[in-house]
Amino acid sequence: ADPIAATIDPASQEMIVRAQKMGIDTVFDRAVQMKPCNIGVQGICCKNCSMGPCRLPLPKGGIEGKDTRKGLCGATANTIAARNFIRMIAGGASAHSDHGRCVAEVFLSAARKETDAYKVKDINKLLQIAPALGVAITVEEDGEIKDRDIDEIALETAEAAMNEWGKPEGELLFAKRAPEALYEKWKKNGVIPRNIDREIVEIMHRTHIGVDMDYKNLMKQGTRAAIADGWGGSMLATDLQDVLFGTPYPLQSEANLGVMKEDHVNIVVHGHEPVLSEMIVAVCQRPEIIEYAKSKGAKGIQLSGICCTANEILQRHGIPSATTFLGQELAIITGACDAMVVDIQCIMQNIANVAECFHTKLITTHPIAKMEQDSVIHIEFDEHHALEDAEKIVRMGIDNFQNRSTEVMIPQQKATQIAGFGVESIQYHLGGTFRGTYYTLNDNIINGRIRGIAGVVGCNNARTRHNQAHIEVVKELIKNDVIVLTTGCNAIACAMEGLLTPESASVHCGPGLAEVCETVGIPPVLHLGSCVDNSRILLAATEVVKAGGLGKDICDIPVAGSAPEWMSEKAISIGHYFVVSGVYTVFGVTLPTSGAPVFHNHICKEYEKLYGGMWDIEPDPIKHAQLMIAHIDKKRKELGI
Ligand code: BF8
Repeated sequence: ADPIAATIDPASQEMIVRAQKMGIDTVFDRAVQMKPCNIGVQGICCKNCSMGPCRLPLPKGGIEGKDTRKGLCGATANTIAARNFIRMIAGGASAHSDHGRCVAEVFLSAARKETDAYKVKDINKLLQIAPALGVAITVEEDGEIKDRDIDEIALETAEAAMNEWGKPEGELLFAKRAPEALYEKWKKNGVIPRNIDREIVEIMHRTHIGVDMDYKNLMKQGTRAAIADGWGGSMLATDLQDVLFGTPYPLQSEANLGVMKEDHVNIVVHGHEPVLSEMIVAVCQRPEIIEYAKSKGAKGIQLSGICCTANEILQRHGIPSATTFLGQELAIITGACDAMVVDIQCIMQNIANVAECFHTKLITTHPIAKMEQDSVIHIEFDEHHALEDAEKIVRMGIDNFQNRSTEVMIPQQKATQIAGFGVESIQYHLGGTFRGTYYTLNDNIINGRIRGIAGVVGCNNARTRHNQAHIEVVKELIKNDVIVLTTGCNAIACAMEGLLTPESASVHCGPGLAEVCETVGIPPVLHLGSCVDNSRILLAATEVVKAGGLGKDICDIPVAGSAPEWMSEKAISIGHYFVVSGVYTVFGVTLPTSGAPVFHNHICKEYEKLYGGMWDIEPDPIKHAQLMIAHIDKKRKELGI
């Protein structure tokens, strides 16, 4: 691969060149060597039974007259594309929700006092979510209202949370946290989730050969599962993580490969669940562990993160982010990575091969995520002996410091970032002194200093130049006075580019947004965390609705969503729950719907009538941002502002 064409980031370019000199292939090389299947890309390959795969390519020049394409069973292109699409939602929703379940299980153990490692850290957050899960926080005794015992509330909340995955009746409790108008819309369309697991299982059933053959009905189930993700599994993951590890507040840190230090033990955590990384952070801060590192000749321990684990430990502890999804191999290629510790999701199997070329110990920790390569060490992480497991892992990294074989080459690049935003801190910075809520934000939207709000999120995709679309979309938005809420790998990309600093406002923003950022002292791009923390964007949008003056529902406010470089199934689930929560959502790269124009039109055009939000696709970053701005302007006009 041509390093310049592969990525806009100089640090990554340097490491790609180094890999090539050493004869190590990376995802960037593989993307050049292997091209994607043209039919699969369009979403019209059905492999759900062994009579196929049935492939239904669009005829050259498009379809004239009736679309007669069908698979062996008669499935149309629309049916096939819809089945594939909602299976992606099932994949994504299951990943987020299973992550949430793990956190809920740890919370339950903590509430039962079965573990010393985890405790309720944020009582306010617990008291905030308990009522939403049907748990009373006060009790009436002798005619007086009294606070209930925190331990009791924690236990009942943990049990109520666990129930959300598999309760036999009722509906997803957090659906009621949405604005009332949105909840009523879901009710009318019959898409309120029953429980999280059931909606995912039902997708697998409905997409089995010979079950649901109506793309609209298939999408209805996709919608239920997506809501169960955004307003269920992901939201529970975020909230319970806050309860256990603390709600993030703004803090300063750094990003890019330059955060690694040659004279320190470098431990890189990669994956998603903070259940593991929180313990690693705690162990790395212990004086005796730092002494141990020094005894091995290192100056200390430098912890850094990749992917959403990076975001989790950045938001709560200011641990620097090493790189995004596409940079995971490159962190090892520095030759300075003494241990890479991974748990679940977005981990490339090839890091095992890359680690074999260096001294790096690659450690898997989750029972559901192992690797076939013999060089990989598996240390199963268990909440009942979490600190012991974490210590074993950290010591392994420290012991490995002396085994560095290849010359160390850490790129110089790193940028300062202010991260750690959330629903609460946005209220702190952009609320009203007396009126609470999101008064100042709404006021600035109404007076036009802020044109609108964008949620820009999601992955990297090796089919497009690393980080380019992320940065161009975000810059175009803030240039046009649109404030950006970011999560996932977009957040890390923006951090690497220096966009997560208040100072960047005067350089990159339009005059209105720059003025607000300078007055309040915030960056124009607010880092809200990991991909499960997209639920924070949903709740922030709900707060905007509640603060008044901008309509009654999320679809009324001038807001748009974007995933410029998406690649994972999780991104499709996120995109869809944004759409059905009323957000116009644009994806970059491609959408696996292009081979079924009628189905594509359904989720792009007809969905607006059903939910107020709809899908769109635009690979060109500037046009992509302009589509979002046009939607924001349309909403402003409808509001008469
Ligand atoms: O959940 S943005 S590449 S890291 S999937 Fe993965 Fe995509 Fe990054 Fe986190 Ni989200």
